[in-house]
Parts: sequence; structure tokens; C-alpha cells
Amino acid sequence: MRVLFINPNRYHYPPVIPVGIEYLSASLLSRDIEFSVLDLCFSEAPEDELLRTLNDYLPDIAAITVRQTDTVLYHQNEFFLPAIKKYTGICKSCGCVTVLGGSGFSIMPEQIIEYTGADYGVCGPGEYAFIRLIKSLENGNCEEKILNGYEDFTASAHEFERKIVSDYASYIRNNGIVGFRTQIGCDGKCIFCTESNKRIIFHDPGQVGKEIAMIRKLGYHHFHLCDSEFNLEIEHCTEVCKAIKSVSGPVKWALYMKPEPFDEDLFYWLHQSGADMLTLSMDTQNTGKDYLKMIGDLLFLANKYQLKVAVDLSTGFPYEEMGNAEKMMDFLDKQPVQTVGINFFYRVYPGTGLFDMIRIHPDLERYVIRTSDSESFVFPVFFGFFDLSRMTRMVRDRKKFRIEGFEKATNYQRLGIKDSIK
Ligand code: B12
Repeated sequence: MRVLFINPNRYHYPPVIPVGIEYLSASLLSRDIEFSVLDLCFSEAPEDELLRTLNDYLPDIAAITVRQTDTVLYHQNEFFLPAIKKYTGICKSCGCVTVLGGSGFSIMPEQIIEYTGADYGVCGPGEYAFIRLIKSLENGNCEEKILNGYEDFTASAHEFERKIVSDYASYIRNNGIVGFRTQIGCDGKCIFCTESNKRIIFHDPGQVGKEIAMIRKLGYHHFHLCDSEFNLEIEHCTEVCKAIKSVSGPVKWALYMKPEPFDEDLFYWLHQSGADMLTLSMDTQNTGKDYLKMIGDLLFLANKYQLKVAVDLSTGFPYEEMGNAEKMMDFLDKQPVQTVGINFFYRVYPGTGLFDMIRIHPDLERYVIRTSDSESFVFPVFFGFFDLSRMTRMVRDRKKFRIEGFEKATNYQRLGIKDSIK
């Protein structure tokens, strides 16, 4: 069977290389499955280009990556699924079997299949499940419509070597940077997050180093972590940093971290491996003295080891006092952090703790903001417990603070991180 991977992600703030397709390409290559890639990110006429490619390449399967459903920002939200529905329709009209996957798809697979009319989907990492799906389509016995990629993942995440299939230069020219993954999944418990409570699958640290070295040889030196959070297990993190330092040569990279676990050794190795910026994901649920002391220690170490820090601060949880947010802001104001984005409008998805709370407490319904008449959560739905104008007043005179969602940019751009083609 012949597969056409399609990247429909045309959001440019910043543009993101479809790393998922690069890992999947490697897995198809290892099984001698024929494939090609159509990246619509910078296409001037995406529908025409898609149709032309389908007619020229004549794939049996159109494999569309759904990186995100929408921008997840309440203000000026951009909803991406209507375009994906259109591309799915075009592929079907050319006789292809359509398969969806990706981090956005995996949030609400059944609903997105229903909305787009796609034939099949893979939820979670697709390296093994997509091969299983292709094989069963070949044998004409595919009974499952949605495959669970985690169930198929028994081996290491690095049985395959990543295959470069994107035009990196176009991405870098437009402020993109190359992503890489060191682990899949997250054991976090954040009630609003779709990434929490997922099995963790580690990449082999040595392979991570080799992957970065391979991309560095192509002339790219600045990377961005594509894990949910880096510090899930300190031992793995330090091994990854050591491998990056010893295998890859001089590189720079940006990462996500949660407040714990950490230790000084980790920061030492982050610095040694070229990490120069971190986004710290925090919330305002705990503002106790010991907790703030721990955050202060983390920020001290980040500063000592020359990592610039951006904080993503989540607040406005059901029944939360606004005083919590104020206390945390007072604290962060005095800390060595460069920028703090405050988020208090949450995208609501079935299956999250927030969704369940809203169902259990009907009085919370009045904080739910729908952007369409539909009952479906495929369309952007938000929960906003805090009052925007009061929050705006609270943030107004604090220079490094900003309410998330008014600006089209991500933290690494805010902190001036950029690769250049050497
Ligand atoms: C790293 C990251 C970023 C980095 C990217 C850096 C870089 N250079 O790559 C930055 C900071 C730039 C970023 C920006 C944004 N991000 Co982001 N990001 C992530 C994160 C943490 C990892 C994504 C990733 O690359 N994973 C690694 C790759 C290898 O995995 P993957 O793409 O999921 O692919 C695997 C599977 O999904 C599957 N698969 C993928 N495609 C397909 C296709 C088929 C056919 C099959 C079978 C399988 C399959 O197999 C792949 C291999 O295992 C995810 C959360 C997460 N943990 O997934 C959020 C996430 C994708 N981001 C999200 C959002 C909203 C955004 C922004 C819109 C934020 C904003 N408002 O600005 C922008 C969009 C930018 C853009 N142009 O698209 C949301 C999307 C939520 C949603 N509702 O859909 C996520 C899920 C975070 C969240 N929980 O809210 N992001």
C-alpha cells in the first residue's frame, strides 16, 4: 500500500516542523512501506496542491496529521478542524482511505472522526499502530476504527531513526526551530490538561544525542523539546543531557519543565548540554510558604546556570480565590523570570478533570463559554472563572506579566530564541 502523509498545519506563529510525520516516516521505512509527504504549511493554494498530489502520486492511504484542533486561546481563537475536514473530503473523493492521528486528534478521536468523516484514526503515538492498521487494510480485515497507539508500543521509542522529510530552511526562515522528543506521555494530574495521566515511554538517551547530531550536521543548531514536560524522571533527564553534550557537539535548546522534581545536578547538565531557555508550567493552587520556597530554589538554579525562564501560569480554577493569583504574581514579580503568561480561560475537553467537575457542579455551567451552537466539544468551548477586567487591572502595572492569548507568539520567540541557517 502507498501512503501519502499530509501536514495541514498552516499556522505560522511560529510554523512548526511536523516532527510526528518524521518519526512515522522512519517506522514505515523500516517495514518497506512506500510513502510520500505533502507539507501544506507554506502552500499558496493548499487545496489545489493536495488534489494535484493525489492525482500524481495515487496513494491508497491519505494519512493526515492533526497537530491541534484550534489555538486553544479564548481570545481570537483560530479553529483548524474545518480545513482538515475539507482536506479529508478531497482525499476521500480521490478514492483514498483516510487516516487521522496527532496530538490534537488524540484528544477527542471519536468526535473528530465523526466531524471530519475520516475512515480511521490512531490515538497516541503512531509508530507501531499505523503499521498494524496498514497491514490489516492490506489484508482486508481492519475491524477497529480507532487504534490505541499506546497499546501497540511495547518496544523502545527509538527502534527507528527519524527521517527528515520537511523543508527545514523554510521553517527556520519563518522563526521556526527544530523539535525533538526524549519521551512520550506525562504522569501529571493537571485537571484541565489533555496530556495528563498518560503512560511514559522513554527514548534511548544515546539515540536522542545521535538524532540531534544528525540534524546539527544539516546546519541547524537551536532545538525545542517536544515532550509534555522534561523533568518527569530526573535520571532520564540527566542521561539525555549527557548524551546531547557528548554526542551532538555544541547546540542550544529550549524545554518545558514542571515545578518538581529537580536538583542542582540536573541544572548543571542542562547548562552543559546547551539548554538556554525553559518554560516553567505552574498554577496557583498551592501558594504555601514551602512550595514558594521550592519554586524560588528552582528559579535560583535556572538563573545560576544561565537559563532564561518564561512562566506559563494557570489560574482561575473552579471556586478559586483571586487572591491566590495575586499572591503568586507578587512572588514571581521578585523572581529572576523574564516573562509570565497568565492563562485563566481553559479549553474544555471531555475526559479531563475540569470537564467532570463542570458536570458534577451545575453552578459552574455559567462559566462555560461556547463559540458555536453545537453541543460538541470539537468546537472550541472555554471555561473562564475569573473576571477578565479584574485580572487585567491586576496585571496592568506589572511589566513582565501578560494575559495569555492576545499575542500570536510562543515563549521562545518572546525571549528572542532563533536559529539561523549556517
Ligand atoms: C512542543 C510543542 C509545541 C512547540 C513546538 C516546537 C517545535 N519546534 O516542534 C511550540 C511551543 C512551538 C508549540 C506551539 C503551539 N502549540 Co504546541 N505542543 C507541543 C507539544 C508539547 C509536543 C508536540 C510534539 O511535537 N510532539 C512530538 C511529536 C513527535 O509527536 P506528535 O506530533 O504527537 O506525533 C505522534 C502522534 O501524535 C502520532 N501521529 C501524529 N500524526 C499522525 C498522523 C497519523 C496518520 C497517524 C496514524 C499518527 C500520527 O504519531 C506521532 C509519533 O509518535 C504538544 C503536547 C504533546 N505532548 O503532544 C503541544 C500541543 C500540540 N500544542 C498545542 C497548541 C494549542 C499549540 C499552539 C496553537 C499554541 C498557541 N496558541 O500558540 C501553537 C501552534 C504552533 C503551530 N504552528 O502549530 C496543543 C494542541 C491542543 C489541541 N486542542 O489540539 C497541544 C496538544 C498542547 C495542549 N495540551 O494544549 N507547541
